Amino acid sequence: MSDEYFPTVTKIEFKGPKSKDPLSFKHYNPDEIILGKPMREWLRFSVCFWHTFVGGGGADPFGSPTYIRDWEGDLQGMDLALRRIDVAFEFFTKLGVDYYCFHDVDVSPEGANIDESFANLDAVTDYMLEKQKETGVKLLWSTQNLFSNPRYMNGGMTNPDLQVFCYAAAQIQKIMDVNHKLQGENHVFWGGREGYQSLLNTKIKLECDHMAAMYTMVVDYGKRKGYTAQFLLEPKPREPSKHQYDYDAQTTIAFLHEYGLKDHFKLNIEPNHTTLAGHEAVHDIVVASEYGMLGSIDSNTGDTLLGWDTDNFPMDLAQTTAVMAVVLEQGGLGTGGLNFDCKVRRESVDPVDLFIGHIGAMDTYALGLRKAAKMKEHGVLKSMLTERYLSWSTHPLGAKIEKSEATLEECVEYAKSQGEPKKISGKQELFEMIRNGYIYG
Ligand code: XLS
Ligand code: CA
Ligand code: CA
Repeated sequence: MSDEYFPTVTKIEFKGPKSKDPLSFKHYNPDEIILGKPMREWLRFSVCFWHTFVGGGGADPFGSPTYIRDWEGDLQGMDLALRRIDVAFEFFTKLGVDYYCFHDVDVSPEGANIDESFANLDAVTDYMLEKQKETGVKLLWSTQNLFSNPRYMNGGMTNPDLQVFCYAAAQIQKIMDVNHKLQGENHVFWGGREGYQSLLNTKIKLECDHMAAMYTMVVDYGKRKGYTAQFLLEPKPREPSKHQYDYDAQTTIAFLHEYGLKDHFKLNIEPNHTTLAGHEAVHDIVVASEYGMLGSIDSNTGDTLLGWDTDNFPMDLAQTTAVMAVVLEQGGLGTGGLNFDCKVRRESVDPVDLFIGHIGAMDTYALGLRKAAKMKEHGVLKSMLTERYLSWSTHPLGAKIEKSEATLEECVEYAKSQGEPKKISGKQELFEMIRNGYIYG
């Protein structure tokens, strides 16, 4: 094996929109300034470790793995783990992303007990720290996997068994320590098994109380240790559980309010989870942003004809433009980023397809940023939106209601004084026509 794991790929460069080279950027020009900031800062791209370097080799519920990566050879355990770190950092560097993300079990094998697992994780993450320093690539977030190991089949933080809850606590505490060492900018919690399969054997409120208690302890531990990462909850309505408690953005925000945790968390929104919840792809990004809770984005997309979480690379310009319009409006993602929680299709068996998937998605986001920036500069859609709600700001009663200072009687009096309301067009088609002018014009 040569020193390089992707010997046919050199550093991916920006070659402009006319380039026919699939291993080049047509739109992503990292240092180009858009609305006062370099593209790389608006976009803060991140590669996910799990789908890119671990995954199931393309296995799905109906078929075996379709690809085996040559660089894995016969390696196992820690040797395999360390090899994957080398592969990953070569990939990040050649692709030119600034960030990556991982789960504890993606990067290091579990041992026979907690201490052994932690020792493995310490050793691998020491090596990762070296690679970070060598390459300048940074950690966007890490997370604890509380769903793959059979011990978590009934949940981690919401498990009916106290012992499993405490095992989960150990994994969470450890990933906090590791994340701190690697200067991770965020810390994600995704609860794939924090939910239920049957109402008959489940106490929903008690389970949510336990999950909130875990988060309270996490916040407390973080304060005591000077932990600086931003905590993020990642909603998903189902899969693998029938019902998951962090159903969507609004449910998750309500949960944080209910348990007094709102000031300590933001959300990591994944569009493919949003569509699984029955919303259009960008809905949760909009909701989270409007409530000041949008922390980061797992920038992928689903397949409209498949019902599950397919984690496709985002290649749809209308979607990426809509996402970037929200990001621009809130002034950026802060410590968050656009993490490609995406996998190549099982038929895309060549290692170079990993590059092509990421390059295509980075370009689609970069072009979306350019389009969204034009939309923002011109401000046409925004002023149409403002116009739609103008009655609220042009009559004193509007402000009074918004400040919760009005009475029902005042509203009734106003209604009577005005007679039958005029029908005012929602102008959806006009909004769509103007939006299309930016995307395709
Ligand atoms: C699974 C989730 C998961 C989280 C991190 O559907 O997307 O990968 O992002 O645990
Ligand atoms: Ca995700
Ligand atoms: Ca997913």
